[in-house]
Amino acid sequence: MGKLKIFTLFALLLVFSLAIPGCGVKPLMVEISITWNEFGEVKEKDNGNWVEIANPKRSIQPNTSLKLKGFPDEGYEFFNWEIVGADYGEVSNLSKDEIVLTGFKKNATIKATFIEMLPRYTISFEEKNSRQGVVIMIYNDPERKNKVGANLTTDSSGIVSTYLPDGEYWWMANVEQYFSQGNFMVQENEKTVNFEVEETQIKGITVIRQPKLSYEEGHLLNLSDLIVKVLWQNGFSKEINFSNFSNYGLITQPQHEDELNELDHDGKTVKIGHETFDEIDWNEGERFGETGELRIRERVEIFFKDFTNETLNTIPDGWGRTGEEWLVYDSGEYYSFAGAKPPELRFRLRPCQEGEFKVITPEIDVSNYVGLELIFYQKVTIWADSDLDFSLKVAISTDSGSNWTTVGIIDASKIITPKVTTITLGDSFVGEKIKIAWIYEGHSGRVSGWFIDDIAIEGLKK
Ligand SMILES: [Ca+2]
Repeated sequence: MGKLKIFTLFALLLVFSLAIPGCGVKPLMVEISITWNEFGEVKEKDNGNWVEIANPKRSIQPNTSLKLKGFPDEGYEFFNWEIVGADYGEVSNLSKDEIVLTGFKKNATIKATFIEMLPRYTISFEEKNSRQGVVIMIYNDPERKNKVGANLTTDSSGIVSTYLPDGEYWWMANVEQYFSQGNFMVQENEKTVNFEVEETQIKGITVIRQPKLSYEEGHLLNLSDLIVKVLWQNGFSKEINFSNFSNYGLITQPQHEDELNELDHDGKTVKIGHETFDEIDWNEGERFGETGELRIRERVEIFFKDFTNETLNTIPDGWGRTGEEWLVYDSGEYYSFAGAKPPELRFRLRPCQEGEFKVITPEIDVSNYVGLELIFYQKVTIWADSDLDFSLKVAISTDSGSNWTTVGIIDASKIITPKVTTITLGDSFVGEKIKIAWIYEGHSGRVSGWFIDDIAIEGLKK
């Protein structure tokens, strides 16, 4: 009793004396205690040799390095290290019998445990397709939550071995893109587990991101945007982009880049299946995924004007203009200036004046169409010294010409040679009747002509 008190007092004095900062730079010491249980012994590395630990309890300088190894008695094996209270640097694996501890900052207890040696057996996994690189995971529960050991990977013969004690195990294999699983008992010296890729089946396919679903008649199916989530029978699931479909054996009906037509494909989905299914009945929903419904629509011409047989030097019936600069003109050539067939619509300089000059179509009913496009030929002829200080635009009115919205600004420098121009009007005019105007703004004397021909409006039936 008295001896313990004296020892405690001594220890306190030692700690205090070390803790009092002096004029020197001697750092604080830390207390290290190394212990182990009765089935083995821990040794310390000293000058390259493993030696018995003379002083398992000691004061050391912080940051001192310790190399320790557990030596089990016969019939026993090293189990693990436990380290309490330390603030040390890096220790990679506490289940290894040999460790290096560096960078102590606090007092620490290091404990090694040895356990009775368990009988262990060789397990050999044989992959029937002799695939290299198959990753096998072993579990000791059917839910496959408790993994035993590290992942194993088959060699070029499709075989991998490991050591396991007696018991029942479950395994899973990741065979490239496929998944397999099973269970086995270990009761004998040699145990071989065979597995096949084909055992795995897909349980379901869900579309995560839809592909392009809206098409024109005759266009090609584009599945580039498609992403699905595949669920396998064993519970694995994975999101797969269309670009990886072939790697996972996924196929579709219709296929990417198949030509689409309204009769066969409008209102139908794209079905997604797997190539290994014995016989695919595309009408059977189970195990298959499908996209949203495709919409295949015919592109129709809603309006067309080529000015054939129209009276020259005025505008056609039903058309409007602000300024006599706009008129129907026949060049008498084989081609109209705009690039189609004469006659054509022309803006000309006379009378020479400043202003905004519109030519306006009759009202066009586009109420039942989407994907509208305005397509026309045009050309501008300018004087050699023109500095293009005028503007050319296309505008649309939905209120019979009271208000105009610009839908296209024409760069005159781009139509000095005839050009077919397309202006996308899209889905904005559903339910509307529209008038279209070509508008010249500036001094009319800047051009000798702005020519327009073969005006068409196309759209898809809503
Ligand atoms: Ca024409």
